[in-house]
Amino acid sequence: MLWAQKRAGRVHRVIRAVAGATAAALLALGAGAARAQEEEKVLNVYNWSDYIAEDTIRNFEKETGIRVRYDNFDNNEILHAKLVAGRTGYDIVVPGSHWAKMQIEAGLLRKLDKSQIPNLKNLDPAVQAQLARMDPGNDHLVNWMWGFTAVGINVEKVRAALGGPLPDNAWDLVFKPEYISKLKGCGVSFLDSATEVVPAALHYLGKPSFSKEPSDYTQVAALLKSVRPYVTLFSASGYINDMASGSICLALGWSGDMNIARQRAIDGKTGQKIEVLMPRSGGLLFFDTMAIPADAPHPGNAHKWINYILRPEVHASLTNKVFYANPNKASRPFVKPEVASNPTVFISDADMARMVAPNSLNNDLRRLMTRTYTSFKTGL
Ligand code: SPD
Repeated sequence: MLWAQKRAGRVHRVIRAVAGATAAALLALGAGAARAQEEEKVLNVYNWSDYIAEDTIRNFEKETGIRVRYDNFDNNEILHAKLVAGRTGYDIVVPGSHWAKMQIEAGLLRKLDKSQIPNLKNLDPAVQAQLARMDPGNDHLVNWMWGFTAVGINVEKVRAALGGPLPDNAWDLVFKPEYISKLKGCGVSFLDSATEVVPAALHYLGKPSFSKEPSDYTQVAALLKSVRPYVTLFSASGYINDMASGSICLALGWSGDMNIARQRAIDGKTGQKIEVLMPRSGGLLFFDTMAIPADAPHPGNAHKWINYILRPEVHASLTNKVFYANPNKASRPFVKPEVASNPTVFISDADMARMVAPNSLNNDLRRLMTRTYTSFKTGL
C-alpha cells in the first residue's frame, strides 16, 4: 500500500513537471508568434493613379492606427520592373491579373493567409473564377476593381470634326486613318503602355489579343504606323484631365478613367460632354488585383488592408468615386444608383459576352509587344 502510494506520488510529480514544461514551451511559442505579429504600424501601398476614394486611407488609418504610405504608378510595366528588381518596400501592389500570373510563377508574390481575410466571403464567384485562370485556387490575388480598355470621346467635338456619323465600331475611331485623321486637330491620346495598345490593335485586326504568332505583330506594326501621324499624346493618367478640359477629343483609354473625365467635366462645368463607347466587337477586360510582395515588410498589415477594402461600404465607395466595377457582391446596395446603372461600369450580359478576357503573358511576348510599340511611338 505504502509502496503503491509512493509510486503514485512519483507519477504525479512527473506528470506535473512534464505539464509545467509543456505549458512553458507553449507560452514561449505563443510569445514568439505574438512578437512576429507585432508589426510596425505602417503599410506601404503601390497602386494605379486615380483609383481610390478620398476617405479610403484616412478611415483605415483612423481605425487601425496603421499609417499608410501611398504611391502611384501608371502602367503594369513600371510595377513589374520594380517587383522583379525586388526589395520594393511595398506591402500591397495592384498588378493586372495577367501580369500577376507571371509574378506568381516567379515567386514574387506571397500566398494569402485566408484566415486573416474573413471578408473574402463577399466576393462574387464569377470574378473569383476569372482570377483563378491566372491564380489557381485564388491563393495570391484579390480583385481591387475591374474594367475594360476602349474608346472615349468628346461627343460634340468628335461629331463636328467627323462631319458625319460615328462609325459602327468605335475601334475604327482610333485605328482607321479615315476617322482618326479628322480628329488630330482636336487631340488624340493613346495609352502609354505597350501591353495595352498592342492587344487592342491585335483585337481590331481580328487576331487573339495576346497572339503568340510573330507575323501578327508585323500586321500590328503596319496598322499602328498608319495612324501614328494623328496621335498627339501618349498618356496613362494625364489624359483624364485633358478630356475633362476639352484639350483632347478622343482617347484609347480605360473605361473608369474616361468616366472620371466625364464627371470632372460636369463638376468643373467645363462644358465638355464625354462619353465612353462600347465597341461593337467588345473592349478588353482587365482585373486589377491586390497582392502582397513576397518580401513585404508588413504582411500582417497588408492582410488587414485587404480585409478592410473587402467591406461592402468600402468597396462601393471606390466604385462610386472612380467608376470601375468591384467584385464585391455585398457592396451593391451601397453603390449609387447612377453608377450602378451606368452600362460602362457594370456591363450588361450582352456586352460582357463580347468582351475579350485578359490572357497570360510571358517575357517573350512582352518583348515583342514592347518592340512593336516602341517603333510605333517613336515613329521609327
Ligand atoms: N486610373 C486607374 C486605371 C487602372 C487601369 N488598370 C488597367 C490595367 C489594364 N490592363
